[in-house]
Amino acid sequence: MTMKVKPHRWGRVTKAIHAGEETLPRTGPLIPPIYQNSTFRFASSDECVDAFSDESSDHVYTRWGNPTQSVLEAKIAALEESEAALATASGMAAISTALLTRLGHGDHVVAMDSLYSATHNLLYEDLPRVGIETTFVDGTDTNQIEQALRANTKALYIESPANPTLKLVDIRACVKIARLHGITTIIDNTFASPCGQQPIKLGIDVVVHSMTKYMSGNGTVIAGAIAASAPFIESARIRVLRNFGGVISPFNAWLTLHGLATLPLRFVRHCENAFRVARFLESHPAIEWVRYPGLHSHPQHKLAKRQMQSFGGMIAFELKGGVEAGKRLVNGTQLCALAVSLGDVRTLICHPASTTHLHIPAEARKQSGISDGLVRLSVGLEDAEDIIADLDQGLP
Ligand code: LCS
Repeated sequence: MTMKVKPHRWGRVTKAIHAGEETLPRTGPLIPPIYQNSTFRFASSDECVDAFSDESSDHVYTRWGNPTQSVLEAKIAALEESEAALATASGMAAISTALLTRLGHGDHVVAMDSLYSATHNLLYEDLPRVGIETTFVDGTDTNQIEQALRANTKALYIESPANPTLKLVDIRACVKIARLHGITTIIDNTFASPCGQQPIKLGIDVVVHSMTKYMSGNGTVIAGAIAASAPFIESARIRVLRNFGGVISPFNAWLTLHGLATLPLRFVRHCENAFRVARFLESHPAIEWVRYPGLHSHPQHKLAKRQMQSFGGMIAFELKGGVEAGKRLVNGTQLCALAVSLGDVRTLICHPASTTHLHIPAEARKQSGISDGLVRLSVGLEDAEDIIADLDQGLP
């Protein structure tokens, strides 16, 4: 079921368009069709028995895998340069599947404290209910990571750049610590996408993605992915995903395939636009500070240059004037849409303190790096001048 993807000599743009499609017949549909079906038919009982073996690449039932999903998985693996990949129903399905593949009752995780909120909740509230404990540390301080390790630590979980703080973690340093202690490294690469950062090449064991974001790119699907070694993916697929059930639908796999084909080209534009917007914001008197890994002013800019290939489309900035200033800006923009999610062709703006994090006490919010005037911008593919003009008219 899990196919080892042969390394491609193609460049990234070619891979995004063609990888995974080698198995399609040379005569017939040019683009991979949607196998919009739940089950597959066999000609004989012998054929059926063969298909049930774990080594078989035949499809039996869509919760176990589907041909449209297989093409998508080969494309993801080609882009992440991993041995194999698994597509899932959502980013959270990818994260929970990756964690449950490695961890069981009595195991311990070290995770950074700046994480996407649902990932934090999963580690903080849900996994302890099944006997998996997490210690949260400041991921920018590798000493804290080492000090948090226990005899039962099985995984180091990081997110870089982190949502929404844009904090980075030194990936190579984490890999070094983890290898010394025989711990599996898992990174959420959603903000960078495989075009901005290739963690497997830096020594990371398991990469997870919310493909809802840059990978699909058009705001049409909820989807996730895991990229890792073939044995890890096999185990994730058979031991976890098959029974927990967070599988991607054939239609969402197909939509994501179309999104992935243009990811490298979209990502170049996201990066160019974000750099221009970040420079504009940095020069604006109503703004206290701007965090964009590509700016010299990012406290970890040197690290960004060492481990990232490009810096993506996500910007965080702090408005002077706190909550009220944040509300005024998101109410005032017209082109930049007030919406959660990110990585869309459209520019999305979000002020956590007055929306997604409204009910979290100010002190707790601050602790996770979400200050009152923090605004997160997912810079889209529009003309940069238009995005800047929209922000300019919304700012005091
Ligand atoms: N990882 C990161 C870094 C994310 O930003 C998200 C979703 C997820 C995982 C979960 O992915 P999903 O299951 O939604 O596909 N981030 C969101 C956000 O910042 N606003 O809305 C969703």
